[in-house]
Amino acid sequence: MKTIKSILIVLLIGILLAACAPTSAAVVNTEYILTTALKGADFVYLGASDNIAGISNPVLHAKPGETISIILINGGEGEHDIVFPGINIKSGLLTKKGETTSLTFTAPQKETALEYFDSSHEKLGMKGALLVGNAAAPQQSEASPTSTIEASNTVKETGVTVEYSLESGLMDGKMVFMGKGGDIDGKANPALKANVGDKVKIILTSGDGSEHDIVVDEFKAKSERVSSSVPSVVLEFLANAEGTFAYYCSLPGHRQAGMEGKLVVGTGIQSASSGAAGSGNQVSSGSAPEMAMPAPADANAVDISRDPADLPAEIGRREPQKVVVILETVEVAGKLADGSTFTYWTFNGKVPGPFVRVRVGDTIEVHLKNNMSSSMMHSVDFHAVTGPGGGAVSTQTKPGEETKFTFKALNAGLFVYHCATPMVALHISNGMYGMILVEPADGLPKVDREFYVMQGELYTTQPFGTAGNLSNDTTKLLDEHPEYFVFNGASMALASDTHALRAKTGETVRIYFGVGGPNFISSFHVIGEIFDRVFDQASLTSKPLTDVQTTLVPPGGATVVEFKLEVPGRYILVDHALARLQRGLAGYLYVEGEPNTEVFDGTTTPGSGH
Ligand SMILES: [Cu+2]
Repeated sequence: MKTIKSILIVLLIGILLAACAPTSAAVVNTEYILTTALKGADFVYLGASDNIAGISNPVLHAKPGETISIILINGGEGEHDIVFPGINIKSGLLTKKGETTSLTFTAPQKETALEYFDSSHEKLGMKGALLVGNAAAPQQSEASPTSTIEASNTVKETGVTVEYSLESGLMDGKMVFMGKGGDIDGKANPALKANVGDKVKIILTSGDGSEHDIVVDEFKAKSERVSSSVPSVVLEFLANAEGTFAYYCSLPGHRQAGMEGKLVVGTGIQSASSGAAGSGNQVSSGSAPEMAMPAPADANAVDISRDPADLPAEIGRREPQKVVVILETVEVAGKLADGSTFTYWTFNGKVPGPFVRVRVGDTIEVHLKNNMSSSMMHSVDFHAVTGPGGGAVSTQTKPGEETKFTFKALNAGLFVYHCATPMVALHISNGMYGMILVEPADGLPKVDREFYVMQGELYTTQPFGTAGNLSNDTTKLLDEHPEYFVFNGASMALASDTHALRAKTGETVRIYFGVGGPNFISSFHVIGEIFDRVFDQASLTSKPLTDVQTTLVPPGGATVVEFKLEVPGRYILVDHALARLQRGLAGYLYVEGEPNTEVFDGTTTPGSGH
């Protein structure tokens, strides 16, 4: 509202000035309002004033010598500005959504075409032109990478087409482009060669059923995606510059998971004059440019948080038997926080995955189904398994397919399971973890209530608290800079009325607590309680520690804590690295019952946060 108001005021002042003092030097003759926006994969300036409404990167017009005013509104979360390098004019930097800045300047006296662009997003499409007088528009080069062939003035086409076939696949735990046929047959991420002026044709086929594409930034070459329904795509472009360039898959995490190779053109040595289209011939090493502005929140997003009371009853005493466990990996639009959604990768639609409960000596037959709608292969590695990959070697499963393996539970304990498909950390951070409890032969001591809680981190492109459909950010993942910390998948999920933990005074509760992570150790603590018993490291065959305040749980590890409830009230589950509380990490345990003033007597002061 404030923004609109200030625009209106600016407009009004402009109109008044124009009406009252048409000869004054301060008069704005022409005014444009632009807002920043995301269109497809590109940032644009979107016309907002009447004369240019709805036009992306509009051509602005001015008369020689007139005063021009440009108001820029930040339409998203990214940082933006507007620069007219031809006349050395630059606006302030907008850092927040809804912020505005304006530029007022005098158009040159002569006819000319002035470029304008965003200093950090020019390459992503934020540029246009201001035409003074009857100047013609400057030649605009295509800003976004597309699969068009870039014609070059300086390179003579050879008329030769070099053709390569690559197939997506897995090798030694990494995602790769596998060479098919010719010299590159059977080679992972083979070096591809071409001469300057050759046309390069790459046929990419899907060997793993997951979505992939192939991109060479320097030639602005980007293929369509292969998937389970699109078995192959073709990428063609003109190798119009000498040098060594990276080809890679641009799907989130795939390049980091291994899908990257080299394209050697000519000698492979870049000459200063070689005019490859794009970004100065650098073989860039990060992921594709991050989009800071999210799409709107997904209206169909569902609650993906597993209820902490959702776990099977105790097994108690019985003979070892065969147990069939069916897991289905499914990618779902889920609610991450108020106003924001995220595409989770899950076991059985919830985070964490289902709590599996067996006893030591059982033989478990694990079926892993990968939902037809998945964009990725998935798998499962149970830390309770004795055998290669914890089962991951037998469960790399394409969308729409099913795999299985069996294992004998040799060790009692509480164990994490997780997806182990490259990039494993990405699959875990997106929600693919759960726990299996292998009860000792005699079972566990009886308690009144049991709960199932897991901690994880989410790495979103957009900062914590941003509204919209957030995307994952593999650069932040690899840098270990999460935006969200979560219990059971979503920000503050276990602090909500639907998923809070509930018990009564006099009861003893047990929490099965694990860390999916993938990266952060939890200093698990319940504010206002002391753990009477901690099965440290989730070892159920060791004597528990007693009377513990805070216990460490590593990623891929777990603990079992028990405590008796003496006093009613609200107790808060936290990681005592409490900055994480500010990033969504808290759960409530509500305890009902009569006051117990002998143990605790006090009135609640306002603002206690408890
Ligand atoms: Cu997975």
